[in-house]
Amino acid sequence: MARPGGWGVTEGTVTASGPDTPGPAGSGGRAGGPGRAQIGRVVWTVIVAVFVVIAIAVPVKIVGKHLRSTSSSTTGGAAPVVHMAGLQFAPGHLVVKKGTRVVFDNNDVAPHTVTEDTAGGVDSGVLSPGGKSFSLVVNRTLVYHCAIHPFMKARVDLAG
Ligand SMILES: [Cu+2]
Repeated sequence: MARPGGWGVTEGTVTASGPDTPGPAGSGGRAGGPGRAQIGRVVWTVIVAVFVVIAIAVPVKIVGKHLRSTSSSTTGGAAPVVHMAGLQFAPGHLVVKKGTRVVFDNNDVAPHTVTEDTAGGVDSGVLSPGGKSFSLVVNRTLVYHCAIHPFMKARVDLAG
């Protein structure tokens, strides 16, 4: 027998024969006369009409949302990402509008930091390797390095 391979077919057969058993019992219980059957038909018509309205309205709403989110993302912009990989910040020189959130992602195999050159400035602390990230809103020029690998230098400048 091909039972293991024919599981889907077996299940299909069970499902198809399923309604056969409760079917007569169900219709027997509902058989209250032709009036009820007509009400049932009206109810079905209303249900179908509601579904048709939903089917038309939902895609319109989704398209509307999509258009709205597209326009807002154009205004706000996606957060730019500085990657740490191969003991380098990439891009080493990023230019953003004032107030932009910049994400620093450590995709390297070594831990790094985002430490501003100016003492007492921005310091991410140690970012573990493998996707640990740090983000900050940039409101001024940021000249930074990695405290663990001081040769790793980069900067973020404001546009305009
Ligand atoms: Cu480092």
